[in-house]
Amino acid sequence: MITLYGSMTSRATRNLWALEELGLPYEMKKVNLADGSHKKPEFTAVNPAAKIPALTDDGGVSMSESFAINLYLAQRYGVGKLWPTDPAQQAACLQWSMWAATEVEMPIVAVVVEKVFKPADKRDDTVIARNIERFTPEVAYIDRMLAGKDYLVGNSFTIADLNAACILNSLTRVGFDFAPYPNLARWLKACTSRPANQKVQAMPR
Ligand SMILES: N[C@@H](CCC(=O)N[C@@H](CS)C(=O)NCC(=O)O)C(=O)O
Repeated sequence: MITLYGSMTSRATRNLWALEELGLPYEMKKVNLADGSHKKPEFTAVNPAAKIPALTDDGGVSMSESFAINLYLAQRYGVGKLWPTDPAQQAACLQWSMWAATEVEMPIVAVVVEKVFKPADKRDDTVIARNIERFTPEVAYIDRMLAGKDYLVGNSFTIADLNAACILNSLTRVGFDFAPYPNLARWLKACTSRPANQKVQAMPR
């Protein structure tokens, strides 16, 4: 059995999306950040980094890092589905996943923190402006790469799309104007409206 440790308001939702895409049986163990459960020994035995998500399975896998978890799930259970068989396409899936993790996640999360989680009077407009400046060229880049294409890699939805879409979708929470990026907007809608993601979004928070 696969066990996913996390919460519905954490990066674990991107792993739930992958698990649902693959139709895998799994259980979710809730880890409550608000009461510090992620720092308790029961959980740090699973992830010594004291962060969610984490994933274990009966075969001895015990891992963290949400994008790595998705790559693992795709490679182990999604060959020919989320994970292409062609090595060049596999390479492209790794490239887009690393891009999501290193080029866009941090600046987008920084803007979400300022605009969504902080009270208006605590908002730091300098932080917002600096991070928008960081992610805007990346957003323009993926928009160009999606011109005339339905998916990032090959002709079908892969883990590259899932890993990139799960973070780019956070832009919808901060009033981002997608109008200059029609390819991105079209692709993001196609990805996020997939039944697996809709199912995750409908799960109780
Ligand atoms: N790079 C990690 C980030 C994990 C992370 O920061 N998780 C947050 C929740 S989404 C967390 O556990 N925060 C608690 C803390 O940092 O104390 C990943 O992608 O899984």
